[in-house]
Amino acid sequence: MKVPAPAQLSAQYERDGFVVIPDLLSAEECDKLKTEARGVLDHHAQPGSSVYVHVAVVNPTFRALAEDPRVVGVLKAVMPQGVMFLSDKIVYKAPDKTFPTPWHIDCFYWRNTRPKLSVWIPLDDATAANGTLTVVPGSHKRDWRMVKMGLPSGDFQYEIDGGGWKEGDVVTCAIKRGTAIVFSDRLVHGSTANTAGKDRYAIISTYHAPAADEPFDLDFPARKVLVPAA
Ligand SMILES: O=C(O)CCC(=O)C(=O)O
Repeated sequence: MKVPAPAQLSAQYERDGFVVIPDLLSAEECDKLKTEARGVLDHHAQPGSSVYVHVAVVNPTFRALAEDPRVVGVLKAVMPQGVMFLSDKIVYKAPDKTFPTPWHIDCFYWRNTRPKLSVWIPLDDATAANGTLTVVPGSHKRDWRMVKMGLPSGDFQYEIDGGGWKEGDVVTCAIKRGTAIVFSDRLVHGSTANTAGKDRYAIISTYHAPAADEPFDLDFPARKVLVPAA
């Protein structure tokens, strides 16, 4: 793993709203995590689900990933006020689930709470063809307004008001499995359709600065301070 120096990571994160950390996990670790992810979906999720939240609560391998020193080392560079794990989720795009994830901003999931960021790690090589993450660099600095929230089924359906962006502003993150994308909860992002007929498993772990619990936090039993507030 070749991680940029902390000052560089922090400057990139501030400027773009995300950073890419190549090869955070090895191919072998991704294989193991993918097997574990399949098990979590089979044993804990509703049949046919593509998303499972609170993975660290039920699976020690994902619990260890949430606290892995390689992850926390990167987070320390972009979270000077300390690091607290909140929650994680598996997002699985099956070969027959071709839908793209529409553009959205995560802070609308957790309105009126302190800022958060997420670490997105694909467990399969991720490209435009099988549903990789797409981001709009610098969009975290703009003031977006969500005009349509998720459907009662939990499916995504968002529109973002506030000016939009040009096609050329979008970065489609074609990355190897085990590479991590750390992104702000104010960054506009989505993911491409999976038209490749292949699996795409990803784990997304969310963190914020340590603080007294907000009411929202009480629904996240795996939350834990990893780096105390400076
Ligand atoms: O893994 C994906 O396809 C994107 C998921 C996502 O953007 C989210 O859950 O906020």
